[in-house]
Amino acid sequence: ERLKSGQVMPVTPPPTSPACQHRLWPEIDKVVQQQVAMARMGIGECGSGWQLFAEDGEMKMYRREEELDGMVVDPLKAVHVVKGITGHEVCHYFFTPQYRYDWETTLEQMNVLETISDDTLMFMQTHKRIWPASQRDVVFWSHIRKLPNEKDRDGPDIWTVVNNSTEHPDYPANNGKCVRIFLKVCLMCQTRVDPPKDGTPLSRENVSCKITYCSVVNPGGWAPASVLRAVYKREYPKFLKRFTAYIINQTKNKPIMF
Ligand code: 18C
Repeated sequence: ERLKSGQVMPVTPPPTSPACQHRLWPEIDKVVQQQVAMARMGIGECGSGWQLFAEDGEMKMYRREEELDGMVVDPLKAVHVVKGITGHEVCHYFFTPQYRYDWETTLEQMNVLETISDDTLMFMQTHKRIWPASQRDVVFWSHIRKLPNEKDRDGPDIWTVVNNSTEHPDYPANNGKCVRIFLKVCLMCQTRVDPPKDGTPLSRENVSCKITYCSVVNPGGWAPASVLRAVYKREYPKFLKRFTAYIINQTKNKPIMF
């Protein structure tokens, strides 16, 4: 249907995903729209007070110090530009369970609890324990989506993966040795193409990916603030560097997936 004059194109496309039949669909669609809108906001916008805490080449990581009921829940926003890979590839390796043990260094165990549809899964993960805190686990849905490229309608699509904590009746929180954490994560990827001037075919040299990664993790129970902040300062840069190096390595001899 065509937009009438004065109407604005929605940020995300209408719900054409097969997951739209599922009980969680209204929540999934709402959270994806919110997270993408937040990821699109620049670091300087809305007087948001982001402070840079890690930098390495093109990679920049910002956080806002926040506490909730005495627990550190600092929002994180990272931006990176990586040559030779596309946004679709980054989101594919982030979303697909079979690759997760290859790049996720804090992971102890991952299970897919439910396949909601091709683009929406429910996961249960346990993560490595950090002394002196209890071990953590998490249950979340994960949704991958292609977004319209509003700035350049002929340009490559924008891709996103949103992970959001949820509940599962068979896996109640804080039932065993683990404390349940709660997370909201948004990975958003924009592909840039710089075609060769001499008309030679496009290669990986001509593509790069702007990655925006936003997360808020609530540790769910007691964890010393200083240990927690030290852990994420070390672990987030490690994650983004290792994950992007992994994708470069996985895709180097494969056709470019736009
Ligand atoms: O987004 C990422 N991964 C996705 C796929 O797995 C998904 C899951 C995210 C889980 C993030 C929370 C993991 C907490 C695990 C505890 C830390 C273990 C450290 C082990 C060191 C040997 O979205 C990429 C995620 C990158 C994770 C970076 C670490 C973030 C730490 C946040 C602190 C969490 C509270 C821990 C409580 C104990 C602290 C003393």
